[in-house]
Amino acid sequence: MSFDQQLHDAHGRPVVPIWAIGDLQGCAQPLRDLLAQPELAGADCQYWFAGDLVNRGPDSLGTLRHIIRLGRRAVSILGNHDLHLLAVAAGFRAQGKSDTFQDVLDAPDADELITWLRHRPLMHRAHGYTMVHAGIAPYWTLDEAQTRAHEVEAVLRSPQWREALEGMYGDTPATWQPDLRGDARRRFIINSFTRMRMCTVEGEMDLRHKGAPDYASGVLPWFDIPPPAPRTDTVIFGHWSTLGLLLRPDVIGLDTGCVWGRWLTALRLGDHRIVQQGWAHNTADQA
Ligand SMILES: [Mn+2]
Repeated sequence: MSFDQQLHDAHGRPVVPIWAIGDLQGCAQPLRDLLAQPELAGADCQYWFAGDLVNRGPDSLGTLRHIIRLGRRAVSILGNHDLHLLAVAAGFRAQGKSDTFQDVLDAPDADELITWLRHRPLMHRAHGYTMVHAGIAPYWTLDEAQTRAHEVEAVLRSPQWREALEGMYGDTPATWQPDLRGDARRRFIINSFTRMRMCTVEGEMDLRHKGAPDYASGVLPWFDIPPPAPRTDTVIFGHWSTLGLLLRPDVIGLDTGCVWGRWLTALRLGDHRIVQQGWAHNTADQA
């Protein structure tokens, strides 16, 4: 897809403006300021959030409430911090020292908020774009990734959701095998969609690497490992603030570290116009 196309549906009709927005992590005020900017404030605008709505930032509860109030105008996928909140709410995991989502757990409607969150998808596809929080396992086609995402989404939406999260933590298995079962299978699916950054050329996930891509390290960003067949969609992801804004025809990275004092980034599907929002002032940065 070229960078200057108006977005159309399968019947050639123009699509309403859709803005893909990077990691929020409890940055409710920048979110409110961003959505108040003239280009994003239109009543017909829709928003895709790349996951990690909560944690590390100052207002996880306000961020969640704002997105829930957007109703069907918002699509939000699950990130690793959202899943961590679910695991803590399930009672299987203690909060870490830097976790900042107690406001959600203490809310009078905490049960409803948690139920809403665990019904979010791991992957969203429409209009020639696929959005995930971290990435797509290198050897999966988009159709296979969608099938694997649905497996985990079905469990999270079931009465067994707590048990499913109990076995979520851990860095293995690092490679996909179709005969993986139970916790190991779910762990690989969740890690690839929500935590992956770097992989070996053979496609083995290296979950220890959290900095910017280091090409001397012998591992590559997941998106630089050729997929089994060229992907037809542009893949939008967040999760990687040390990578920052990445704009390529095949992949778009939108985590520009708002929670670390930098920017919240929005990209309009179709023409790839960029609008950014910092903490203090309304500042449109045009790309
Ligand atoms: Mn993340």
